Amino acid sequence: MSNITACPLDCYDACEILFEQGTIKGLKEGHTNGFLCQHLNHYEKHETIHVPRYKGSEITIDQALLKLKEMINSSKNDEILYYRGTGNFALMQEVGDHFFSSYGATLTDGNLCDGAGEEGIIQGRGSNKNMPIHEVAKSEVVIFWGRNPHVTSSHILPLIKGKTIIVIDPIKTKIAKAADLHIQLKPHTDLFLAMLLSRFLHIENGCDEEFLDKYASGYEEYYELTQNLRIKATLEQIDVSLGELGDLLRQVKGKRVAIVCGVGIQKYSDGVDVMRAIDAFATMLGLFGKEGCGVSYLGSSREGIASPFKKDAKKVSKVNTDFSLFKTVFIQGSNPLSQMPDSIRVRESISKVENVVYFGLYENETSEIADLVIPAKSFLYKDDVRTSYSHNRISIMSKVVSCDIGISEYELTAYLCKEYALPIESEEFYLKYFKSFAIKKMDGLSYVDKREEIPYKDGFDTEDKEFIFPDEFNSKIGEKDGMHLITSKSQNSLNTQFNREESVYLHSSLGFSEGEIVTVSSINGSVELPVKHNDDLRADCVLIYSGTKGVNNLTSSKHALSTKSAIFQENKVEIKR
Ligand SMILES: Nc1nc2c(c(=O)[nH]1)N[C@H]1C(S)=C(S)[C@@H](COP(=O)(O)OP(=O)(O)OC[C@H]3O[C@@H](n4cnc5c(=O)[nH]c(N)nc54)[C@H](O)[C@@H]3O)O[C@H]1N2
Ligand SMILES: Nc1nc2c(c(=O)[nH]1)N[C@H]1C(S)=C(S)[C@@H](COP(=O)(O)OP(=O)(O)OC[C@H]3O[C@@H](n4cnc5c(=O)[nH]c(N)nc54)[C@H](O)[C@@H]3O)O[C@H]1N2
Ligand code: SF4
Ligand SMILES: [Mo]
Repeated sequence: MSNITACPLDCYDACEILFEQGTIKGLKEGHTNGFLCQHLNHYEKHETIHVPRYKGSEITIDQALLKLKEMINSSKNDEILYYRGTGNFALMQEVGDHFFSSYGATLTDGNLCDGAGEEGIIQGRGSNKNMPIHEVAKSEVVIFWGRNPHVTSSHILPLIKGKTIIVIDPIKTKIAKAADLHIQLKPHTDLFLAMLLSRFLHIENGCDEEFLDKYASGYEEYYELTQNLRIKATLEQIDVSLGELGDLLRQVKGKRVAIVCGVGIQKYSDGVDVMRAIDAFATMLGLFGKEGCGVSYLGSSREGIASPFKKDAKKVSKVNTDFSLFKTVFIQGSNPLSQMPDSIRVRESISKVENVVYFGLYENETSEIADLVIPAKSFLYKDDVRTSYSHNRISIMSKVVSCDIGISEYELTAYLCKEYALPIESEEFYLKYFKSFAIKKMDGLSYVDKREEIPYKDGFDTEDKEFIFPDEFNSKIGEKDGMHLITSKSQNSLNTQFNREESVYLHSSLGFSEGEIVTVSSINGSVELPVKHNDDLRADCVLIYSGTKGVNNLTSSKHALSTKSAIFQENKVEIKR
């Protein structure tokens, strides 16, 4: 047993941990910089599930495994669904795919998180290779575009000290307050802002023509496309001034610029196009393949690591899953009753399932309705390996304490494979396999071997190595009446893990009192919540954090256009007393 592990959570930073005398501390070396966030600082204060349950009665782990087997036996292969979320982001979480795929069950595809943005990036560049935070550290200007680093990715903050900071966000976030320029645009208008920026950059001769001629020769046509926008009317609609546009361009021209995007920009039906338009602006600036330049979004944490697990299976989308088609649904590392869009539909659909199994750490909406609850082992009690979606480190997660509570993903899967005579390698085999993707660099730390620090050095991953600019956009501004729902991440919870928010946040000028209970409604449903004031919001925005009970009564389970990704901020909402 070693005393070094890493935070397992679905978070950009993937911090490394020193476990000493029963306490969790951030490792001083490397990106963790000796500090963790409040989730890990108070990790062990959150009560976990200790004992398995079947239909409300406590049972032993052995009985739980037998029950699970009975459920599987009572269902045909194609009546079994394996639904895995991202409660723990380490690589061994995927071992369950191996059993369920080998058995002939259904798995999920689709994406509740960054999928629309990723698709936009792939459409332009041919792949999604991320600018790691260590490269952001080498830039002169950082644009936080729909990213809230103090809350969701605080380990980037020490790396950007002294740089010019620009923030594009409808909320005056902490980073916006400290920024050199904050553009507090109307939500869901980033596509138009990005197009106008590209157009003015071209007008002002600020494009990197040498780069464009070589790697993005369609830029004149793209410039023409941007000319379809009426400047004055568009600026009014997106609530940005000409002065702000000019200010932004003045600060970025000829500089090493990192555009750090978050998921906030792409929780919309046209999220693919939004990200692609931002990427197009980065291309016009010539930001690819150069030190300290690029777009830092959510890369794939699995980039450069081929999975050792069997995964081929029939798949259904995790955005709009029709649970009622299945007899047995096995849910791991997820709380779909809260975190999938259109909660009312989800609850209704899952209520028709005969056997719902919840395999997780905490009690929540999903454990409450599950027939069989199986406690997982926390990361402190099991071996694993993890990677990140915002940097290239690979971290060994050693088991730092022995504990009888719960069962690990490997143990549970190995049991099932044995019972059904399906092949599986030893735990050591997989751990060794994952570790084989690591190389030690000059700083003595381990990185994923096949990941590039500066991707796209020799052009893009498209057929002719050139960036593919969009040739049409179908988005319109402000089609529907109502207020904008912003549903972003809270400081206090990691989606539904830890301390969940319980309020709706509104601008005080709207006239609602603090503590007053209001009904927030959309075409999909409604939720009653007490009001808290927040004058960092625009008056046309309603903020309900991810993890707040009932927030997804308001959201739609439609897919984004051209990819199976969720659109949590598409529906407009109304507030009533
Ligand atoms: N503390 C904490 N950290 C987390 C998480 C958590 O729940 N809590 N969740 C983790 C996960 S799963 C993820 S995916 C990441 C996501 O982390 P981020 O990418 O930072 O995502 P969000 O908080 O959803 O949104 C970021 C910002 O987008 C802004 N925004 C919303 N709509 C728009 C818009 O239309 N345009 C623009 N320009 N900005 C907009 C919001 O105001 C917010 O400030 O965070 C991870 N880290
Ligand atoms: N309204 C709204 N909805 C959203 C979002 C939003 O911003 N707003 N964000 C979306 C995004 S970006 C994401 S990524 C999803 C996240 O959605 P989910 O993946 O469903 O995330 P959580 O709700 O945090 O549930 C994680 C669960 O994992 C379990 N868990 C933790 N560690 C382990 C472990 O080691 N093993 C096992 N077996 N279980 C474990 C915990 O018990 C917890 O219940 O939510 C999406 N839903
Ligand atoms: S910042 Fe992210 S990776 Fe680091 S301890 Fe907190 S949740 Fe874990
Ligand atoms: Mo996410």
